[in-house]
Amino acid sequence: MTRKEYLRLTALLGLYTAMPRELRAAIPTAAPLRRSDFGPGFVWGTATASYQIEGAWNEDGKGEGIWDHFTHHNRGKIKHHDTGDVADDFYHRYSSDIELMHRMHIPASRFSISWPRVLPDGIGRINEKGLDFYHRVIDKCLEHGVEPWVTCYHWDLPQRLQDKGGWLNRDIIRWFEEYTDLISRRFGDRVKNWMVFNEPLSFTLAGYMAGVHPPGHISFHEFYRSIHHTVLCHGAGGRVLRRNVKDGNIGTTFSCGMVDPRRDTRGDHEAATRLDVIINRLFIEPLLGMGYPVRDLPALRHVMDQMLPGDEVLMPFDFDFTGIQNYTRYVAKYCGLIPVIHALQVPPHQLTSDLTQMGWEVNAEGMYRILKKFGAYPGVRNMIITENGEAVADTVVNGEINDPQRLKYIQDYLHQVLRAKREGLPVNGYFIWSFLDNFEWAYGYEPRLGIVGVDYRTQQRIVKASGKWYSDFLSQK
Ligand code: IFM
Repeated sequence: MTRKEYLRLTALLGLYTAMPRELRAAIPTAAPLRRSDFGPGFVWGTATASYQIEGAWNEDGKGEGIWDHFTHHNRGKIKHHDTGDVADDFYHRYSSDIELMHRMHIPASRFSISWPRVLPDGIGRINEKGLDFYHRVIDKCLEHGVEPWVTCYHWDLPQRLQDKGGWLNRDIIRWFEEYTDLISRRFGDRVKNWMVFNEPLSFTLAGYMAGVHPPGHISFHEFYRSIHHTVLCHGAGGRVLRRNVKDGNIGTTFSCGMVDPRRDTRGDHEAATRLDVIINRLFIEPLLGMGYPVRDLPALRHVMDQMLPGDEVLMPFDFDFTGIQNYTRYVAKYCGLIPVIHALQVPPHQLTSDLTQMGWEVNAEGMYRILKKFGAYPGVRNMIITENGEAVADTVVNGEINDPQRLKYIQDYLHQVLRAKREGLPVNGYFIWSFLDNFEWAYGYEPRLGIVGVDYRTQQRIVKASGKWYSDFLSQK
């Protein structure tokens, strides 16, 4: 490249990055994607979770869940004091929602089961009406050619179990076995794809360390303890599913994202390594039989202190697939004031203006890099992207939702998935988070992540431009 060409290119690039994101989103940056590029066996779908969409929080014998309790009693901790009491009213609208999925050519739906809906006290008494709801959902999916992918635990623990200590009580292993045994015996004849957990780091860290999810505690000790019990429940639940589901495809999911050092200094590199342990390695390594990554984060010896003799045998489980949930990347810098990890995440707005509505950095290449990182573990043989999507402050204009930013985000990330696949990485599925706009935990209903919009006053569904694109894409042979 000549100097002149180089200067022209950098000037154009400067102009491009200075443009508002909405404008940039309108400029196509890569060749169009074709479904066939990903191969015939690639799984395509959308994802949701029980508390975020179902509503009907106290109907038909459902017990109180920790999110019911938390949103009702810690209202200040949830944006606009929102609750999931009604959410998307999926409990009553599942039938038309699954019909919509079918019309949109969505081949697979990932959803979770609400533990307190089927076991109101967490253990013991079974709520048949709650089980019936999921029977209806599963049957409706199958009737419409939508393959169910079920998550056992997407953060709604029965409050009765929380009252007994929740994830801090080692009995949770027994409770979790009872719950997974019930749902896999009842649904395992028709549901073949199972995920034991959704993002173990999110609920242990946010619930026991950051205090922003239930039970709202801030304690290193509790965080460490909840980690170990959650790891043990992965293995315990996985073994129950393996026993009960004939020809089961059993996985679990992890929130993950590349961690880069802010500067090329030893301090920042080491800070990035420690943050990486927490964000990416803390759960997968013990599950793969590698133990806790204590060498790179010595404080994890406190997690190891929770181990009883024989636990090292119970911790690993040979999952059929690893669920990758990637949205963003992290940048770390050394900070001696932060206890334990001595690392600070650089606020994304200091790095770029490419931010989602939730302030997360948009970084499509991070998807490719994380697939490489996870694909490098010898025990990871099959990766499914079980969540990816963007929060955008959508607006409804003349009854339509045009969301070019989200569409570009999805396409850019998919290009990176394809790049990884073409390089031979075992990535075999992609689920958009989310099918519907829904209750985004402590952020309430403000962030919009669906490819189908929801008007929370009327419960009207509007397929967004991104949803129309996905539907067209999926209708290709
Ligand atoms: O909405 C959540 C989901 O429950 C878990 N993964 C991340 C999503 C977006 O924040």
